[in-house]
Amino acid sequence: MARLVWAGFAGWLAFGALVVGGVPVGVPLWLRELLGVRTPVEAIGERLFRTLPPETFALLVNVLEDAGRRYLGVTHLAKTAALLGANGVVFVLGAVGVWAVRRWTPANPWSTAAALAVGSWLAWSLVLLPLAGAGLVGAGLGPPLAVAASLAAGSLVYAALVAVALPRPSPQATGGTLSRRQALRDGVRVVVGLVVGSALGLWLERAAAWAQSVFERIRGLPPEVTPNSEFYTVSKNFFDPEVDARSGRLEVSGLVERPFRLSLEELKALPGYSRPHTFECISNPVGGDLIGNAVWKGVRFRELVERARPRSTARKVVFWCADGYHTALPLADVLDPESFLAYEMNGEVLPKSHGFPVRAVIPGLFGMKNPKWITKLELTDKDHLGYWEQQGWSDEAVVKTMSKFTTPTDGATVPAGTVGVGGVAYAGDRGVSAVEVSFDDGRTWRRAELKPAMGKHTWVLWGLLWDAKPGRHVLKVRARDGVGTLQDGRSRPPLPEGATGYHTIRVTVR
Ligand SMILES: Nc1nc2c(c(=O)[nH]1)N[C@H]1C(S)=C(S)[C@@H](COP(=O)(O)O)O[C@H]1N2
Ligand SMILES: [Mo]
Repeated sequence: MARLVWAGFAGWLAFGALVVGGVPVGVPLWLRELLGVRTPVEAIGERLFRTLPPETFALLVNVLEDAGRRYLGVTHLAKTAALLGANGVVFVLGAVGVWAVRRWTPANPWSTAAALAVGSWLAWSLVLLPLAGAGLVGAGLGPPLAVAASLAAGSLVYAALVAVALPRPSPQATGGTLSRRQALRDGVRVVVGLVVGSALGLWLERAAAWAQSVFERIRGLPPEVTPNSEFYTVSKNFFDPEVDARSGRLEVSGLVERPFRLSLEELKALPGYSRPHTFECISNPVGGDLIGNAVWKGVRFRELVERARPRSTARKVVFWCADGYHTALPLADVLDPESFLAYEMNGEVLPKSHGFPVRAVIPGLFGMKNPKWITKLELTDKDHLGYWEQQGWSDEAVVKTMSKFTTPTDGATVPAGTVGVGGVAYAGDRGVSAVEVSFDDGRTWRRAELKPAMGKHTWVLWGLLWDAKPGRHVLKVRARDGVGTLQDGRSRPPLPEGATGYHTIRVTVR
C-alpha cells in the first residue's frame, strides 16, 4: 500500500511538478514559461471541467468562487479545486501504473521501472493527453518537440523515483553484477524506447495534422459563435435604457381585435423557440467588425401577434422601444415562423447592451431591423419610417452578400510557405454557397473551403491554405449567395443600403 502511495506521488511529482508543471509546488513555474507549454495537469483539469454539463459547471464555479471569497478569502477557488482534482487523477494513475506493471515484472525493480517509463510515456502521449483534449503526444500543450521531450523526461523521472522505492531482490538470487548489467541494459532500452517513441509520436502528430480539416489548421478564424462579451453593439444611445423586467410589459396593439400586455414571466411561459442568427450592422464597412453570430432564444412573433387577432387591413408592424427607437417591418416578415422575440443570447439572459429584456430577431435583414428593448408592437395599415430610416437609411435593409478576411490581416508580413487564409461570409437568409479568394488582385480566383453553416441565417467560416511565395501580394475575397449570385464588387459606402465591394488586403511574404 505504502508503495502504491509512493508511486502515485512519484507520478504526480514527475508530471505535475518536475517536468512541465509546477502546479502543485509552484517552483518550476518558470519551466512552464521557458518551454512555452501548458501542463498536462492543466489539460486534465480543464477536461474535468468541460465534461460537466454547462449548467452544472456554472453552478459549481459560482458556489466554489463564492465560498472561496467568503470563507477562505481567496479568489479562483474553482480553478484551484480543478487543479487539485487533476493532481488527484494523476496521483491515482501513477499508483495504478505501478500496480499493473508490478504484476508482470515482479523480479527486478529496474525492469519494472523500465516498463513504467515506456508505459507512462505511451499512456500520456497516446491516451491520456488526447483524451484530455490536448492532442496526440500533447501537441496542443505547446511546441511539439518541447512537449515530447518533457513527457519523455517526466516518464524517466517517474520511473526512476519508483525504482528507488521498490524493494531490491536479494543479491544471492540474481548476482550483483548481473543485476547491474541488467539495469544498464534496461536503461539503454528505455532511453532508446523513449526517443523512438517520441519521434514516432511527433510523426503521428504531423500526419494527424495533415488529415485535419483546414479549419483546424488555420489560426485566426473567429469562433463560430461569438461570445456575448465580444459581440458588437450598436445603438443610437449614449446610455442604453434600464428596463425593469418586473414592472415592464410588452404591448401588442394597433389594428388588432384583442390588444394585450404581457410580462417577461408570461412571455417565458409561452412555447420557446431558439436558433443561431448572425447580425450585421448596415453601417459595417467592407472588412468591418460590426458582425457577430449568436444562438438566440425566445418566442415566435407569430405566437404573440396571432393571439391579438390582427385585422385584415394590418400590413405593417411598428416596433417601439424603451430608448425611443422605432422601426417598422412588413407584417408578413414578422409572422415568418423564423422571426422571433429573443430573451436569451447564447444561453444567458439577454444582456442589457443587446436589448434586455427583449429584442427582435428577423431573417435576412440588417441589425437596424432587429429592435432592442422593445416595449410595443403596433400593427398598422400605413408605412412608417423608423429612426434610422428617417435619416436616409434603407427601409428594406436587406443584408448584402459580404465576405471578409480575418487572417491574415491587412498589412501583415507572413513567412513563405503554407499560410492559412480565412474569414467569414454572410448573405442573410439567402445563405452562402461559395467563397473565392484571389491572390493576384482579382485576376484569378480560387475556391475556399466552407465550414457548414450553423443554420439558415448564419455566417459561414471559410478557409484555404495558400502556398505563399516571397513578395507583396494583394488578396481579395468574394462570396456567392445561396442561389449562386456573386457578391457585388462595386465599391460603395454603407449609406444608404449597406456597403458593397470586395474586401482587399495587402500581405508581404518573406
Ligand atoms: N432600441 C434600439 N434597437 C436597436 C438599435 C437602437 O439604437 N435602439 N440599433 C439597431 C442597430 S443599428 C443595430 S446594428 C442592432 C445592433 O444589435 P446588437 O447591439 O445586439 O449587435 O440593433 C438595432 N436595434
Ligand atoms: Mo446598425
